[in-house]
Amino acid sequence: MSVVLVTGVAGEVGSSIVRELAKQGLKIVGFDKRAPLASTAENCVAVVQGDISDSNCVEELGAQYSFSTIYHLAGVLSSGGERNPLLAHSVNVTGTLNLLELARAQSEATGISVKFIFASTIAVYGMSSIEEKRSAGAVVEDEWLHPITMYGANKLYCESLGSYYSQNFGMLEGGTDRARVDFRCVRFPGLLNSHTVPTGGTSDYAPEMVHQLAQGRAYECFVREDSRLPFLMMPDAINALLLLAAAPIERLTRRVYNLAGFSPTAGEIRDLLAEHFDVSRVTFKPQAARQRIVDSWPEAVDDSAAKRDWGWNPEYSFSSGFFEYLIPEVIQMYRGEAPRAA
Ligand code: AKB
Repeated sequence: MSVVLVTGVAGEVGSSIVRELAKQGLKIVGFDKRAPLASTAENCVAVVQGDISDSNCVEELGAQYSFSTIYHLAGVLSSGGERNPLLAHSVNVTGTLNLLELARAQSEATGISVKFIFASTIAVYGMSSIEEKRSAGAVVEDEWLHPITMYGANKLYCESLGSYYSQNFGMLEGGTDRARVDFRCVRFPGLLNSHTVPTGGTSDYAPEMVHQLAQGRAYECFVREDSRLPFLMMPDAINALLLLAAAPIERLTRRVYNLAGFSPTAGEIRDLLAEHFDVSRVTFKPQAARQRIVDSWPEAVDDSAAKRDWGWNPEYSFSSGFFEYLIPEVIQMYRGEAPRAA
């Protein structure tokens, strides 16, 4: 039976995908620096706690298991990365390189390709002004690639690194004839999840607003009311990873794909939440650096390549996502337990 590796298994995307992979009866090994939720660990045959930027640790993992697919979801996000840029570089770049090496070595040893599914981000884009952002509209994958954050720069480089491992590794020595890393990547927009609140991101104002209001608390939003970003509901994000992993290789015309959901302003999110919560205590107090990051990201992305190549189609719109998924589940959760920071 093939083994699937999920990195970042204590985070919100990692824990959500483990639930879905377990439903498919797959044998999952989880990897993270932190301990995952007990419910996530129960769905894994093993959870390895370690540091992906430590090559010995990743090599040991490779000595224990042979992986058919790697979902590489661990990373230091945009705001966390600006608090500690060198740590972000080490986790995001060295960690990804270590895992690509693991995939390369295993595919070379077995002669069977290893799928490497990588979570990238809209932080790879960079507009230099709000006017540029507004006039750019929905961006396609190959334009505006001028990230202003360590996180965005790391992810953009790792997209290239993954493509290199798939297509050109050691080209003078016939590297890709022996090994086959099948690198595939989605660029996530901001994500909204009913059961966890993210930490360290810059799109976090949206999930924070929902979770704070659902607990009857005030929320001071750290970006302007007119700040607009693309977002996606977590079930759609997970579905995208699974669909991309399952897509026949001959259907893929590229290795890196945008995913679009909906693109509200922070003020529009507040207004929509007013249908269920007391939003009178939502205030806007922009933090200059985080505002600058959001202003550099596109307000929308064009995901027609993902739709065409592997049938991507999000289930949730802005209103159906909030009214049919997020709000009901968040309300139900706060009746029971406290949310977990991811
Ligand atoms: C962040 O805000 O850093 C992330 C992202 C958009 O990749 N949520």
